[in-house]
Amino acid sequence: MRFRAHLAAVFAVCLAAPAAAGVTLTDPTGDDDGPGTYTYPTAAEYKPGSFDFTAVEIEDKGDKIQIKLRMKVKVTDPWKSRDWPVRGNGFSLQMGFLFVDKDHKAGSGHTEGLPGLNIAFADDAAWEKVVIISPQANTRLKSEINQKAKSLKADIVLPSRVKVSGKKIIATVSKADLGAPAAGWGYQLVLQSNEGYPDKSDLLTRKVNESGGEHRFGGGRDDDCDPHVIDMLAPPAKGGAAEIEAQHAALKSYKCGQPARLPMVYP
Ligand SMILES: [Ca+2]
Ligand SMILES: [Ca+2]
Ligand SMILES: [Ca+2]
Repeated sequence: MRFRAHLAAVFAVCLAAPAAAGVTLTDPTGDDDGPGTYTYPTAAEYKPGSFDFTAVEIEDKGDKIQIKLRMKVKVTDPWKSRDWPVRGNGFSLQMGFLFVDKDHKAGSGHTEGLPGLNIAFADDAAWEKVVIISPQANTRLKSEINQKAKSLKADIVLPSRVKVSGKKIIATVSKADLGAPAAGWGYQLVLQSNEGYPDKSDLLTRKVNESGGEHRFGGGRDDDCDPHVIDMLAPPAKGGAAEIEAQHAALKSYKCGQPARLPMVYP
């Protein structure tokens, strides 16, 4: 009897322990339309589903952290980023931003997004670090950050490696740069498109205009007040249909001079 009680206690401990050293955040499909109205650029390279992510996995790998973006469709490299003058990462279209709130404390961290996204975070969901997952080589990213986001530079983490495998984009970052993922951390994954010829104030992000174009998203506004976000996480990040509505609502919640405020997910 005592043995069985002991076994039960062991099971209880096992169940209470966090599942491995990783976090999986799930996102619904069919929500690659920002606030519900955004449309893809019209050039053939932007295949349906290219900006629809289905999950983000964050895994502790010792002195490294692996961030895996699962996409709805196979990740392609139509512009041959591998062959760019400065060798890229083997994909072309997507650009991801993983914002991390480490303390969920009012007044701690950055509430502004990065230039070109036109987003903000609540005071108690301010971020300490953001990881940029881009097809561009780090030399280009660093130069863009120096020009356009210098005040945030210390908290922008660039992966040591980004690779593509089927429908996945896999980024590896140093734990020394990001920190060790802990219970209580909050996350927001913002999906955009890599723009090699960005506007002078945009950090390699693609614009959303009122009417789409060959290389412009449509269904937004031309005055740059609208959030330039195609897909994002919505709490509780389990992939339910209500999360589509929550995403649309969050991305509609802006006025000029008051960017859309995005939620963090605290798994
Ligand atoms: Ca999605
Ligand atoms: Ca914070
Ligand atoms: Ca979403």
